[in-house]
Amino acid sequence: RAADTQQQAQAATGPVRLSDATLASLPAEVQRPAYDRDATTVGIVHFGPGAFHRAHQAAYVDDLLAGEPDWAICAVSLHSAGVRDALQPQDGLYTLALLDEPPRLRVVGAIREVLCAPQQREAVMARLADPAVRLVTLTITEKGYCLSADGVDAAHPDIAHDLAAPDAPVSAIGWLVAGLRARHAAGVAPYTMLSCDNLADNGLRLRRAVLDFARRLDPTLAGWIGAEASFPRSMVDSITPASDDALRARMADALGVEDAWPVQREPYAQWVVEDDFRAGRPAFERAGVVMSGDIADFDRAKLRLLNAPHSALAYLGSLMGLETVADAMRDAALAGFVERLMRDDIVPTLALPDALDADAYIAAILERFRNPAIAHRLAQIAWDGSQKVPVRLLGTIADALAAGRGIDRLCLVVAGWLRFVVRQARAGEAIVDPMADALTALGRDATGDADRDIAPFLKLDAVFAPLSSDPRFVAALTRAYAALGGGDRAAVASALTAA
Ligand code: CS2
Repeated sequence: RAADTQQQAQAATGPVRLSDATLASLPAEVQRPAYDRDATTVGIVHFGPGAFHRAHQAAYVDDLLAGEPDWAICAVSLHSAGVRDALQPQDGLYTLALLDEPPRLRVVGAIREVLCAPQQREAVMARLADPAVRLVTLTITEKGYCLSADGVDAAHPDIAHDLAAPDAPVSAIGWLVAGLRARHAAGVAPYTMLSCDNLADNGLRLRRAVLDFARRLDPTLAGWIGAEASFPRSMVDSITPASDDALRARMADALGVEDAWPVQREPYAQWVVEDDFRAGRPAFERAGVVMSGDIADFDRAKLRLLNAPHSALAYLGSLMGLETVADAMRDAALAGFVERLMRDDIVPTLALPDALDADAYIAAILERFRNPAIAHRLAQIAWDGSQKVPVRLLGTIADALAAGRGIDRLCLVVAGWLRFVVRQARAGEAIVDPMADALTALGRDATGDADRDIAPFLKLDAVFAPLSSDPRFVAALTRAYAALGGGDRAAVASALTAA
């Protein structure tokens, strides 16, 4: 009868949601915040609270709040209101499913406030200006930085907008500098800015972008930021498939209440952070973060040995008609190719940190890719190729060329991306990429003939310069594109076996 009444109440008001009020009713095996949430205060502003942030950094912070209650997170979306609208009625709570067999569930409480920047400008500015906020973290994906080779891309529409209207920013860089300007004017020390995106030297690149932007507005401000603020580099790692309806349904079943936006990830997570926080920091190491003086080697090892093979599986696997990373790893030709790529082409370009044994690292990554408990769609990884391919592959190719080593296998992956673009464009399927218009046009014009198709792609300077002027690269890429034939399963499989 009580259940009947509850059902009637639900029918009238909608399902019971996860929230502070319903936290106590969750099944005992669901881990939940081990601290008094009301005693925590916001010390971190985070831009880009997508699944990755909520599955990774926010879970680390959640582990710290019991001892350090003044580092809770204010999560700010730069574009859409989706995260705020999902999490606000839940008091910022959401479920993280760790994809073991069976999955382990935890409710994360680290996010105390969720804002949507275009709709809540003043609230975002107030947080950025608040002296209690000493750290701003970012997961805005590669394209969110609007980078040029050595600063910020002033021709990018969002950056051009923000330079013209610095008090009404739309870009992450514009927001960071608006907040710093307010602090400078008020005599408040700058916050530390911590990029958690998959970019080589992410902190250095963020620093250059922020300083370049600030300099264009006010050189004094730029001088102050350059002297006072720090931009630690970080390496983040945890495989986080996008949330879907199946996850929502499973969580509702397991929790007995509804969570509008749960997230999921593999159990493994790593976070290596350069220890350069001039404005103070939480004791991250207590939550298992590796704090280090120099993280460049970790950074490159992860981007080159995990993300590049991921992209290889995504493009070549998609051409072969496969759906997920685990499916791709079950294809012997593709899995064998990726392992050769890692051992024979990528490892020789790396200076591995002492703490990292190449064989063990590779074996662990391949095992993670094979994880049958995770359905990580290749399409998710294939997005934003124009941003990912340079960071993940072209640096390795440049290093291999400089050392006089072969680049054929590496070029097969780049050619896989181009074939993928051509296939999508010709089929009228969407290409999710900030350069989608240019890529779609090139893809539609492609004839399938390698000698004709490669040259127009190589004119995409933002992707291919300066490698495009190296005849060895052009020749190897052309050969690889030709080897992929029509880009169908049989052609790809035989190219992989031969490589
Ligand atoms: C993936 C990454 O989507 C992608 O491009 O390669 O998100 C990858 O899963 C993470 O970097 C793993 O740490």
